[in-house]
Amino acid sequence: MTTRIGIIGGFLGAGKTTLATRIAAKLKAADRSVAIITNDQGEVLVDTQYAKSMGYDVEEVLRGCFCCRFPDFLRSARQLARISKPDVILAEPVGSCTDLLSTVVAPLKAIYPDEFEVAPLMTVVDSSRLLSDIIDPQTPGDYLRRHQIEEAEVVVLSKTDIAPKERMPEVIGTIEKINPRARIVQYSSVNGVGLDAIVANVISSEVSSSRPVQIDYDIYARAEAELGWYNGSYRFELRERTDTYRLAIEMLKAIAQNYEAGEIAHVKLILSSGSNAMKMSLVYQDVSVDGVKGSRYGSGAVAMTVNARVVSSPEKLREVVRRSVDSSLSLHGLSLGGVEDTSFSPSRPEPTYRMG
Ligand SMILES: Nc1nc2c(ncn2[C@@H]2O[C@H](COP(=O)(O)OP(=O)(O)OP(=O)(O)O)[C@@H](O)[C@H]2O)c(=O)[nH]1
Ligand SMILES: [Mg+2]
Repeated sequence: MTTRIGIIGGFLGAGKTTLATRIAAKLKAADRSVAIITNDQGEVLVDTQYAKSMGYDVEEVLRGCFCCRFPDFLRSARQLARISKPDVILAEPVGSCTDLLSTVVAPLKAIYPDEFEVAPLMTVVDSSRLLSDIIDPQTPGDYLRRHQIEEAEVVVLSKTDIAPKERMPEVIGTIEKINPRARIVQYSSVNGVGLDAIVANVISSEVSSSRPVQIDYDIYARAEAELGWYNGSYRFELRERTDTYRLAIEMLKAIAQNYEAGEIAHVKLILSSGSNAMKMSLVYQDVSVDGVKGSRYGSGAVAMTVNARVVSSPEKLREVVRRSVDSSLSLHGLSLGGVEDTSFSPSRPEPTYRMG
C-alpha cells in the first residue's frame, strides 16, 4: 500500500506549521489519520513541540533540509507509515529550502513509487509581505522566495485576513506572472477561508506532475548564508503567578528592537511551566500569540525553546536573543537557570538527489 505525502513548502514564517495543524485537525474530524514530519537545520524545534502538543504523531528531520537529508526523510516517512499508518503524511521542509521538485518529489516518484505517492507541491506565500519581498529578484533572498513560487503546483496565499484587500488583485497578479500554471488558493488560518480547497488537494488522488524548475545553486546558497539561525533551550524558575504571557511578548519585542522589520524572517518560542504553556511568533515586527494552554499566569519551573531565523550574523543573533531573554526575566524579578543553544548560518545545500 502506498502512503500519500503532502509537502508544505514556503518561506520562513509564511504559515506552514499552522497550515499543517489546520489540515490535520480537519482530517482528524473526518476520521482520517495524519502524521507530520518537521524539519530544521538545527535541533530542538518549536514546530515539533507545537504539533506534538496537539496530539499528532511527529517525526523530525534534523541538521539539514529534506533534500540534503533525504535518507533521514525517507526513514522518518517509513517509520510513520509503519507505526502510525496515516492516510496522509504532511511534510514541512525548512523555510529556506527550495528545488523540492527535483530533490524530494522526483526521487520519491522515481525510486519509491510502491511506497509513496506525492500530492501536488504546495508553497505557502505570506500575502501580507509578498509585495515588498519579491520586488528585486537580484537579491538572493528574493530569488529564493521567487523560486519557491515558480516550482509550486499549488500556491497557498496565507494571511489574507491581514493583507490589505485592495492589494490582493496585485498580489495574485504577481504570482500568476511568476508561475502561470500554479493553482492559487487564498487562505487564512484565522477565518478558515480556503482550507477546504487545500485539504482537497492533500487528499485527492492527483499526484505531483510538474517538472523541476531550473535554479542557480550559487544564488540559492547565498540566500541561505545571509540568515542567522538560532535554536536555544532555556530553563528558569517563576515566582508565584508570574505573567508568562507578558513575559514572552516582552522577550520577542526586545529581540525585534535589534533588527529592521524585513530582516526578521521568523522568531518563535514555546514556553511551558507546570501550570501553563504558550506559543508565540515574531514575523517582521509583529508578535502573534499562537496558543495558550491554561492561564496567562504560571509558577514553578519553566522550559522554553526559542528558534530564530533572522538576516544577521549568527553571533549577533545569539547575543541578541540571550540578552533579550535575560533583560525580560529581570523585569519580572526572575533570573536564568540555564541555557543550551547553538547559532550558525546554513551551509550550502548539497542535495542527496537532483533529478531533472
Ligand atoms: N493572521 C494570520 N496569521 C497567520 C496565518 N497563518 C500563519 N499565521 C501566523 O504566522 C506565524 C508563523 O506561522 P508558522 O505556521 O509558524 O510559519 P512557518 O511557515 O511554519 O514558519 P517556519 O517553520 O519558521 O518556517 C504564526 O504567528 C502564525 O500564527 C494566517 O493565515 N493569518
Ligand atoms: Mg514551521
